[in-house]
Amino acid sequence: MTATSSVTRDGQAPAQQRASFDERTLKVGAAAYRIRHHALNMGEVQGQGYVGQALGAADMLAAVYADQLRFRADDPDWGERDRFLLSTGHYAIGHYAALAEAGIIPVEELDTYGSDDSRLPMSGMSTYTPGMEISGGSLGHGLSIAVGIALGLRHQGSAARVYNFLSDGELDEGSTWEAAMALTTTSSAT
Ligand SMILES: Cc1ncc(C[n+]2csc(CCOP(=O)(O)OP(=O)(O)O)c2C)c(N)n1
Repeated sequence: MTATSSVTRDGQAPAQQRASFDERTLKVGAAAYRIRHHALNMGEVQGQGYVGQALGAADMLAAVYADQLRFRADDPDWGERDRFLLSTGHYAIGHYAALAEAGIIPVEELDTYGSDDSRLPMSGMSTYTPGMEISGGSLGHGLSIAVGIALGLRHQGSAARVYNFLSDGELDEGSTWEAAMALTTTSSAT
């Protein structure tokens, strides 16, 4: 399977209903392998980058993009898409690899990572990259944004889900816990 032939899910039928557990496991494992491969290549092109973070996050990113997330590769702004928020902006190298694996950006574009005029800056920026929902360079804000988006979507009656990728360092930040506590108080009110 190439990156551009990755299955795009649009909420018509959950992947879990279409494939056996073994098939899904193999698919996620293969995607994780390619994400690691992409990240290593990107680190080599630039001679720098958070390659270790990409290698560590590859399995999670693969599970999200190859098995769980509902999205349209040719329409990254599709209103009913599930949202994946990368608050750890320095993990962008891994996220770009996952976006390429998902067919949202071309694999060849990964070679531009970190270059002037590239859509793939060293830290994740929502205005630069298709499928990058937030700019996450300043750690500790992702969950607050995720809670706001989730509440907004719920208010609109949307079935879209919101995922937030958090680092252990972010779990030490007060803003993260304030967001978690805000969700518990607003959940019953909406
Ligand atoms: C608010 C904020 N403070 C400091 C930094 C600088 N910074 C970038 S990466 C990093 C380490 C992050 O550690 P962690 O979030 O646990 O991620 P990991 O160790 O998995 O890379 C820091 C302190 C930042 N980006 N944002």
